[in-house]
Amino acid sequence: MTERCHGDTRPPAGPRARTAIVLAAAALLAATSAAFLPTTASAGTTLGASAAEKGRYFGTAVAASRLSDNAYTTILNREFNMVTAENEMKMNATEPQQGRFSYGAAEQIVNHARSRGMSVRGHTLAWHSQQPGWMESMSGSALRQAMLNHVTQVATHFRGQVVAWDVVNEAFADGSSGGRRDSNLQRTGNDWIEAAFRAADAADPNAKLCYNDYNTDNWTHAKTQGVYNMVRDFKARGVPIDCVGFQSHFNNNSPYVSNYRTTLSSFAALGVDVQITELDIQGAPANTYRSVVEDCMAVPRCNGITVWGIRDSDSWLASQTPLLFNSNGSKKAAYDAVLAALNNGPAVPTTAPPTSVPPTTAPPTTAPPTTAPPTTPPPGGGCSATLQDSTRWGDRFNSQVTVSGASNWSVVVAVTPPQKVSATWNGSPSWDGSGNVMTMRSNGSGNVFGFTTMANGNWTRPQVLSCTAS
Ligand code: G2I
Repeated sequence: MTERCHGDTRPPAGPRARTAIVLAAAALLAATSAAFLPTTASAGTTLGASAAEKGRYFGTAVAASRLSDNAYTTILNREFNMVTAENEMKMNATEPQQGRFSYGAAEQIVNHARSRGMSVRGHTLAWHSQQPGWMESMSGSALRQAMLNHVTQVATHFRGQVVAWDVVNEAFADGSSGGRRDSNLQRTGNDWIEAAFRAADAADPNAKLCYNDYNTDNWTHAKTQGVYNMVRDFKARGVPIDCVGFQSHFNNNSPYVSNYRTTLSSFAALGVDVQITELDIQGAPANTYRSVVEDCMAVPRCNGITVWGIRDSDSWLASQTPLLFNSNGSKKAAYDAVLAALNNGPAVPTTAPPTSVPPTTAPPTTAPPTTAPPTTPPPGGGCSATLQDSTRWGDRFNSQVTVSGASNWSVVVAVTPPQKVSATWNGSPSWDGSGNVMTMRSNGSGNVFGFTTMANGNWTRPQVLSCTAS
């Protein structure tokens, strides 16, 4: 979360300064995290839990209108730990009239997600499509100003609630040019994309800022190379970009290709995170879904996958049946393939030196978690729970709680603000009003549950407050 220089629009530090920062950060990481890299296959039972155990997320697009559908929310709440609003954060939804912002539907999604420990990807701040009517008819400096104001207002409104923004969506042309798509925004000047990133950075310095596009999966395609060159240029000039989203809508005309992994790793080598942001595959072949997940898992900076809908009937391409659940909510073969690939894949390495500028904020003032001794809570009603530190990354850490003395248990865990739990597995969580106290109930997955805590600068170990048998 804090990888970028907060609010810092200066060019990056010179080579010497940068080397010193990187070495210091690498030493800190090595000293605190070397012991925790899981190397064996795990047995997570949901997409989100299995991804979180590996330091990644598994998300889905959500439509606010479907949140009243119980079958839909049952799968959403069980399987996913990241949510993207399918349409509700687009420009036409959030600023339907100039200067009048409307966040109701977006907030419904954000609140649903965050109250259940899921994170939110923001989609999208600036796009040639889905503009409100008033913006579609604008041009020149008035449009540039209106776009920047939109970016500023929306990113400010959701500051602290959105972990990553698709700042700019789909700005490159299809075909062989490798250049920008013509649009009213492009006609305001070629620097509109970096202007949008700088505005988003100023409004929400802690969010990851992403460029997102489709048909950028094939490494040999001109469009892929065009985006790559832009990102390389942005990194070289200190434009605040943290991540690149690959929509990855695969179909018979635009199929999955085996150089996809090369694409992901080549972008990652520029010093950005890469994420698969809108995955769907015509016909949902299990083997292709497996390959996509394996490709992401093979790239340490591929830190999350989002599918573009839950059931086939929720898809913008319903007739292609491209998703992981069929229309009655049953898991398809592709689901099993994805889950297995998540469980069999490697965790994000914790000891690799960062490839981009590390935090400029003060280092943590509290001691980082260590493995021993585990926290033993005061005896509760017939059970006890011990918390152990697990994998630690640059911005978050996992904890594992082992319960003994009961099979139907309820364990209360507290994190220290501004920490936030971003994912859980092998239990049913609920939250107090502050969101800092989690009650985890057994859900038949055994006596060991886990969770991911976003540190937000504070590395205090979470506390087990009680264990109650029921
Ligand atoms: O087109 C697929 C995706 C490509 N990448 C960017 C994404 O933002 C995009 O999502 C789709 C949504 O899945 C659709 O749901 O974006 C479309 C609009 O560009 C969305 O379609 C719109 C329809 O155009 C509207 O008529 C409809 O009112 O969905 C709206 C809500 O159902």
